[in-house]
Amino acid sequence: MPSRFSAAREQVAARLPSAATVLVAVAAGAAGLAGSYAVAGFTPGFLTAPVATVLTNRMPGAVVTFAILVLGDLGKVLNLAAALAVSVLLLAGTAFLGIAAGRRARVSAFAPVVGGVSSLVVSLVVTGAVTPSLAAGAGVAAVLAVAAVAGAVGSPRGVSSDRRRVLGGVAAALSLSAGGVLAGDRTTTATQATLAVDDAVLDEASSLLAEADEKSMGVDGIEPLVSERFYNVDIANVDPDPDTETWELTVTGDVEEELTYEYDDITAMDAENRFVSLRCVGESLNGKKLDTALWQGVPIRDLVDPAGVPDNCCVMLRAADGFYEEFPLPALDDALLAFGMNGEVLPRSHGYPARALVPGHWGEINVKWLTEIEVLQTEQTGYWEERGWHGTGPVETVAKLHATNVRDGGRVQVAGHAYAGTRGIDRVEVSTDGGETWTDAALSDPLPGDDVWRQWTHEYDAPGERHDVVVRAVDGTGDLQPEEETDAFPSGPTGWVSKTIDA
Ligand SMILES: Nc1nc2c(c(=O)[nH]1)N[C@H]1C(S)=C(S)[C@@H](COP(=O)(O)O)O[C@H]1N2
Ligand SMILES: [Mo]
Repeated sequence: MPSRFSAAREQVAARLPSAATVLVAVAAGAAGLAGSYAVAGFTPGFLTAPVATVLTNRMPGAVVTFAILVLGDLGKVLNLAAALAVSVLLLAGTAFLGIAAGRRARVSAFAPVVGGVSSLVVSLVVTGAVTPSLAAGAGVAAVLAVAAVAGAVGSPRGVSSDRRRVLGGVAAALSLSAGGVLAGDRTTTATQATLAVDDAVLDEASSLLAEADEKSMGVDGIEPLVSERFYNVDIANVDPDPDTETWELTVTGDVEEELTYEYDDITAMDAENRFVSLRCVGESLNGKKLDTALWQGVPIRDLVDPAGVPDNCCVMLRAADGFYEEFPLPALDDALLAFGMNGEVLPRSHGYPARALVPGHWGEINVKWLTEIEVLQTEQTGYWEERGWHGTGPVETVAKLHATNVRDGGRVQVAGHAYAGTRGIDRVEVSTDGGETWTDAALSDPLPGDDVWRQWTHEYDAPGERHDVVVRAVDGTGDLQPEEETDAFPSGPTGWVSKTIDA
């Protein structure tokens, strides 16, 4: 005798979709997502891109901060994995609608049509991108069609119809997904144009890069003066990929006349070369989110002043990834709008087609993928400040210790970079006895520019036992790097870097 409970359970089970239906729907969702990727590649037209952005933006500030400080790049990977899963489930949902419609109408061709069209619509609503959405719809429809046909044909070996549906659907999804990934990877490796600046600017860039190369101290374990691998920090799970044909930069807000610049307007202006270092406020004290490049661009004031700027308080920079940062207007005075990096077109990951460089300030206001410069009369709050950070001001002074090279013959070489924004680095002091006595380190010759790091090195005889090496910088105004240790949150890490060495 079935109990009342099991009868109820059977009733519920009868209303739930079968495992086979769920599997086919998920397979169709995966194929739809692969279709979207095949056309869009890893760009904002890809369904997962806006989904990932929504996930990041919905995340409480504390979680985002934790992800940055504790998880680092892993946090971004986890968010992306979650976004991929959510986007497959979205399309699985629309595929399921199709299957249900086909059942209700008892016309099996309904499933691919309804599933495909509703997937197209969902993708279009989420991304606003037509072709990737068509491809998403086609992927879903294809899997549902294969599953329907596989379920309908007779099988000599008596494999159940459900099993044939699942096998057909999954096989179709696997092959479509493989093709989609291959095609999508090709989309994103598209090569970019050459940097549109005068030959004279390019020539100067080559000689400045050569100068940086010569002045680099060539120490094992630290970056040369122009970074080989420049760090990346942004909220964009999928980097924007603006088309320079349609991209515009506007100057808006409290100005006499709002202005709009096209890419060609900007590259036609007189460009200059500038060494600028960037450092992220969210990095750890001895972290590696500090790098330097030679940038090509135009003074931002040359773009803003023609709009007629009264005496204003602040400015908000807005970007294609939804990022925005606000800071006092005077900081723009020596800011650059960069569209080149190390003599090449600004890479997508660093803000193509153009980014702001605000000398001496924490990285966060160096807005990438810039679209709008809004002049403000009253203060507003930027993206990170809404989440508790105070990262719009000048950088803290730091000397990093990244290389410890123990040589044959008992010599030890320690080395790193020192940076103090526009205050410049005057001196780096090293202690090999835990802070008792201090010696001046050797410094790399300064590069031209007001906002550039320097390398330091120091060699000494190994004492033959564990000892603590401590480093600290003195900035160009004579101020010693603060000893007090603070966390990155909310306004950047401080303290002296020290390291225990066994030699
Ligand atoms: N559009 C946009 N610009 C941005 C960010 C961002 O999330 N979006 N992150 C900022 C932060 S926090 C830093 S540290 C720098 C890093 O620049 P990079 O990735 O070129 O090193 O970019 C800044 N500009
Ligand atoms: Mo940052």
